[in-house]
Amino acid sequence: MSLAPASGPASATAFTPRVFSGIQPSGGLTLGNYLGALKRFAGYQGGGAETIYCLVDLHALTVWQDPERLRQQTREAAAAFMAAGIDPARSILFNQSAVPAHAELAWLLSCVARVGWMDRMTQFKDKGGRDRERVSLGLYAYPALMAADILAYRATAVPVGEDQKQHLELTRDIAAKFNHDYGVDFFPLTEPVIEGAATRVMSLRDGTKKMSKSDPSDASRINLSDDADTIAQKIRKARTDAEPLPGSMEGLKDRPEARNLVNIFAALTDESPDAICARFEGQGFGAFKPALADAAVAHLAPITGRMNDLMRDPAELDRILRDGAARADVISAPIVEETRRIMGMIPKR
Ligand code: AQP
Repeated sequence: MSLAPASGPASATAFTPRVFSGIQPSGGLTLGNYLGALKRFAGYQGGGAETIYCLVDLHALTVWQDPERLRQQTREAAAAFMAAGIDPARSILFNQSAVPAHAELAWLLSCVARVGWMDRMTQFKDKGGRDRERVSLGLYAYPALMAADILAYRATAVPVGEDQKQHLELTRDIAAKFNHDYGVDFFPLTEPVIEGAATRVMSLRDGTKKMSKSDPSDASRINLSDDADTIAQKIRKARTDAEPLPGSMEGLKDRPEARNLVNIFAALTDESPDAICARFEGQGFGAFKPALADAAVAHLAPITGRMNDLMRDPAELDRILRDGAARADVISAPIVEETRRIMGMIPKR
């Protein structure tokens, strides 16, 4: 697992190696969230860097959430993290809104970020769509909160899926402008870590669209809570084409749906996409899909089982999140206090 050190032009500061990442509890987590992010998180534990993982409930609020469902989804996401191998004794696991540093630093960094930078964010354009005047101010400001999430821990590496690359670049721009404007070397220029065969898992119904938990079509995604039959049925019905599989990924350049399924297979079994193509060369989807369904069920069923077990004790999940929040606060509060001092606020104590 590569963990590039955070760098800055002529940075003299040795930043504590810290991995940070988060997932919005804005719905049940999908195979995209799992392969693009969650599956990789556990691998950083014990690798010499502190690992800090967060359920970003403040981000979820940027679009309407039913309050009781949001609470449930946050617990379910916490259960998914643990079922996927995040050990709350080795990592810090918490929900974002329970640690004040995130919202406070987001405001301070909003005064550093430029409107022109926000205007270029493609995720806002995609989610705001044609109704841009009517979406929440929070949806527009989302990348400044994301920068605060990362910089509140002076995180040096952030494992994410491909869709978050632009937000990570913005985080670096904000950190660099802060350091420049105040003549300090305080924030690291955090590295995005985007690796593996499934950095962008696509919808099962449209190979040009990202698999997303908020897609109105449930058939477009595999949810981590889906049972074995549902997973197999969704894969059977996934859109494909009539061509047989080629011997390598080169032959799938113009076949987005087929490419997506091969990438999913490879990511689930930790093989290369070319090896998967070679195995199924010349065969159609009638042979490929059942094999993919078997691999998906074999990999996901134990995770879903563990999630369901953990969900039976919501009070314990809440306790784990509170404990994580207290530990996250110990790291982030002094960093925000130092940011305030650098920016000219009277110290709290
Ligand atoms: N389809 C995907 N393929 C690979 N990685 C993905 N991620 C999300 N979708 C895919 C990665 O999962 C992490 C958490 O993402 P998020 O839930 O905070 O927000 P998102 O990227 O907006 O995910 P969704 O599922 O599309 O959520 P909604 O529908 O609520 O907007 C990130 O690392 C992301 O890259």
